[in-house]
Amino acid sequence: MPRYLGILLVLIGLAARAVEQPLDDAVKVTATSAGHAWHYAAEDVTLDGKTYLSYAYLKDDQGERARGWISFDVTGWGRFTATVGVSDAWKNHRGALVIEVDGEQKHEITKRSGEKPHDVELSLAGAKTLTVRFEPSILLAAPTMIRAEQVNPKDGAAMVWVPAGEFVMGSTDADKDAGSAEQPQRRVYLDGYWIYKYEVTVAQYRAFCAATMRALPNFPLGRSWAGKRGWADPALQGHPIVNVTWHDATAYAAWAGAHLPTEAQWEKAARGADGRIYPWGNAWDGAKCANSSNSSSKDISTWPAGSFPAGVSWCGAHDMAGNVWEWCADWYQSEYYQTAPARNPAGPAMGDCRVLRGGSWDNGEKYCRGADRNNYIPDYWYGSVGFRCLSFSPGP
Ligand SMILES: [Ca+2]
Repeated sequence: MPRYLGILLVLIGLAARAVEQPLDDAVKVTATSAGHAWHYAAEDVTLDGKTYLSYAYLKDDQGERARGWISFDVTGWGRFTATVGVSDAWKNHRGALVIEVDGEQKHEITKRSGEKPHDVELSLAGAKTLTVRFEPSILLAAPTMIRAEQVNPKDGAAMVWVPAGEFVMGSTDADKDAGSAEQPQRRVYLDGYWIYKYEVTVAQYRAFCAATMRALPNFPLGRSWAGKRGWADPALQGHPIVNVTWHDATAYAAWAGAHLPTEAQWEKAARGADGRIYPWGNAWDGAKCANSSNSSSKDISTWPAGSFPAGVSWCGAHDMAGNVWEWCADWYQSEYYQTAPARNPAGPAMGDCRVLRGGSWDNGEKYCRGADRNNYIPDYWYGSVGFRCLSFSPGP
């Protein structure tokens, strides 16, 4: 039986701080949730001969898929402290709570799972209505995960399986470092695919050039390449290839019987179904990828592919954050998400630049986010730019 992991729990504990005056018995409490059919139920409690509201439940029509509740301390009405949090038990989910008293918005609080609860002051003295609007950003059941792996026989590259289904693409205003090009956040459905477990390596790219009589990219200078004897140097074979244009990357993919990922395919492989910010979760950790803090600032550039196993993504793809930027198939358009299709988006029909994703050894947390969108003209190349491929060969 598939187990829904996407259970969002938002708990507001309203704890009485001081008794001022009793809230009118007729106070009307309403609770709604955008996009979901939520049921509201109240349970009355009598205290000293007077009836107060004790609990209000918010529960959606899919039972255990999502649930929240509001509890009131019945020892008095007046000024309250509301504690808002999303349970740690349900990873990578988020909810926004809007609290209105007599039609006036008092608080809007957005919390992700794992974040510390947040206390707000709320006065209900003399109030007639309390409205709590619960807006789960996007609730998704995590896909049944089959960690599957196979090798592309053409270039020997390991590939990991990304199952068909929806994921959360893009960012909201509430996300730190989010740019407007990442908005609006939306659900996107993708067919299943295999994505390369690692960025394409120097050894793989050399084999492609040898087989197709193609010139190797310019050899970069300095940093991890210093003292090396060109692309054939044994110490570089497991590093990602760099200095490749979008055309180089596309030609490699065609030779390998593969494709470049669309940016949607790239982002799903990096973030999973649930909109996590980094491949490993929602909190930045510079020790989990090749980034400026452990690389360029120490005169290091690329690392051998897969050097940061703690930063592996949900589907088993390595270096989705950092090491090298990765060319994607799509043309770049900053407003694309506003009109993009919800199924298998393939990018705008035309443009000037192609999308790059994931940040590099020369970037920090902002650009290593799975939702970040970079772009360059397709002829651009640099020592921080590489790629990985994708295959539609049959799934596991
Ligand atoms: Ca990368």
